Amino acid sequence: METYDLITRNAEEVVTDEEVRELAADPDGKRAYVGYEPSGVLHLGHLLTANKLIDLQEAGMEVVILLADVHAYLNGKGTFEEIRETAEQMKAQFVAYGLDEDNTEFIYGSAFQLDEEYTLDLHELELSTTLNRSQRAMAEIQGGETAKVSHVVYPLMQTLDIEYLDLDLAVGGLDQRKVHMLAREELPELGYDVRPALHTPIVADLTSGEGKMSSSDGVTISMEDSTDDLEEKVNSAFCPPTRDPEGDLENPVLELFEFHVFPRFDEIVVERPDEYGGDLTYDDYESLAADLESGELHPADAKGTLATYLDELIAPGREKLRDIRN
Ligand code: IYR
Repeated sequence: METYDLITRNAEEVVTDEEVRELAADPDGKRAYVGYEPSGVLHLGHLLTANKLIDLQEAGMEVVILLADVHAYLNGKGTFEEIRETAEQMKAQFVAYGLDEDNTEFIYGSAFQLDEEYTLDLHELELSTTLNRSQRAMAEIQGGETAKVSHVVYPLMQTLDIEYLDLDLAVGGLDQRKVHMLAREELPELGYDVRPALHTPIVADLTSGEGKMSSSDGVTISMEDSTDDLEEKVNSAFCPPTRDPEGDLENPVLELFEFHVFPRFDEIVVERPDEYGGDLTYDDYESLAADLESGELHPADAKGTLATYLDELIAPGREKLRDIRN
């Protein structure tokens, strides 16, 4: 695969395409990052951006994972002590998932975000950014509660991270786009360069095909799930025989194949008894989606196969969690 295609595959948005093309022309040693507010158990939302980091490592880039402890604190996720303990568990799960430990720099936000220079830059950004602008940037990240002062400081710090970690590319889910847009506007105010950003899609809720999967009221697949849990969740998923259901709906089963399974496996085998036509083998998402639409692949077989492959992806992290907790 061409480097540009590898870097941008499954990305919902590339800002800007021209800047990313320039990066793709000479990716060696360039630095990309994702930041995560530590939360105990990785779920498919985290793994979607992790897949992108794996692509970027394959393209020759250096990968930085920011364990955003100060951001989690500002967003009301607990005491520093609790947040750091959670962050250590999270790091172990990322490695178990397949990020190359020797090639991934894990860094705590608090390791540089409390330095004098960073703090003074932060105050300068506070002066140059309106409250309204900062609040808008946070709209999709902040929980339902009333905004606190901490919530408007948060995106300004995320902006500075891009400079202070010396990055060439910022990666995040589509929910981070407004912060990255703010960063593109504000970094030049301090005399710093603008950097490109890549946004991964938000996968639809598993049972309804609406909204986003990791929302609090929907079904989420995480590294805590057993093989049986996975099977049960995937079997109850919404899976019409089309990749484009009507209205705002998505086909979450196909999305999981596209964004989670195909990027990590060269070949997908759907096991079927001979009387139902025997095994089917796919080496790309398009042919599987086409078979589901034509009726050649039954939704029940697609779901069973999806559960098996997701289980394989999640198993090492699940074991890691068990070790940590025992
Ligand atoms: N806003 C992210 C966490 C985060 C991401 C980056 I990239 C940072 O530089 C800092 C924090 C979230 O919603 O989890």
